[in-house]
Amino acid sequence: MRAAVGLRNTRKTELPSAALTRVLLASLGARTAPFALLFALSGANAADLLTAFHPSAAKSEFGAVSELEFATRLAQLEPGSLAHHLPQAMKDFRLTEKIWVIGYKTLLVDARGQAPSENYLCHTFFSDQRVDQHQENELKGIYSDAFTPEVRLPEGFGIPLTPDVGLHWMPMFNNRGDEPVRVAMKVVLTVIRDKDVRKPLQPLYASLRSVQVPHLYFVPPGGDRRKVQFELPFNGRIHFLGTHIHPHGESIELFNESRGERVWIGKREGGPESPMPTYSSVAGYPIHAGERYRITAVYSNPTKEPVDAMAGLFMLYSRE
Ligand SMILES: [Cu+2]
Repeated sequence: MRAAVGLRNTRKTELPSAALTRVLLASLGARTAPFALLFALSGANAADLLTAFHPSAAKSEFGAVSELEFATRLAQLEPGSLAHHLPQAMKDFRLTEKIWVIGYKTLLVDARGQAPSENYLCHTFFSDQRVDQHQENELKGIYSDAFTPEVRLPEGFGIPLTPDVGLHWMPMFNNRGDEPVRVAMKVVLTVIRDKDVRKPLQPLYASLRSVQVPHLYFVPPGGDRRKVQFELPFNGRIHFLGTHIHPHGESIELFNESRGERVWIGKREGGPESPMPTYSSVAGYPIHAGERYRITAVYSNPTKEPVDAMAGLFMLYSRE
């Protein structure tokens, strides 16, 4: 299959051989051929150009909505790999025109092109910088995780991205099982192209706050509660909050200490791996420079072993 030609083994965590890759891709069959091609295209290391816009089924009164798609190749996840960012799965992108990102969706597929039964997505970032351990950075970007696999911004807001900024996509995987697995991650970015804007969109900026740096920690049998305090150094409004959490996480709360009030709490209502809610508001929550905030994450661990954990909030806000 020609689509497999561009695949190369550069790291030991990658697929065992190019020949096997070809067999796997051939086994994807005609139905998933466009997706197989996406894997092959993702083999390039230089910044890929994001130009293949296609119309979206989503509607907005702020302009015609388009979609951009990209994906990793099939990647091998070793058993027990947590918060794993495969270097060869990260990608750099450039735009050739200004866009407004209004939504982001990630999905995983196995070698047969099917959604895997287990959950292998840790979290992903698509942004104008590499998200590292610095919590103070302001980003232009968007995120997803296993329990918030899709984000849609409140109507009238967008994340402006322009051709002059380098864009970075970091997909992060978990494999809590005992067997290696091969999966690929696919993204659908929902955007309004600047040339299609009918009514002005309001720009949103992003900040990621984790209760713990480094982000990965372990919760002992029983449970765990940890918190982080910080200041937001500007005036503005929070319009979107999404949690990053792992199985057995119960809640993540944002609390305004200066005003003594809860901004929002994301609570898990189903089982230990059920989806998490998000906060999304056109009016938003007003923030004033210098106010103190606190994020509290609660885990309960009914097992007899420590469980892996991450806990943070992805915040999107407008500035005044
Ligand atoms: Cu994670």
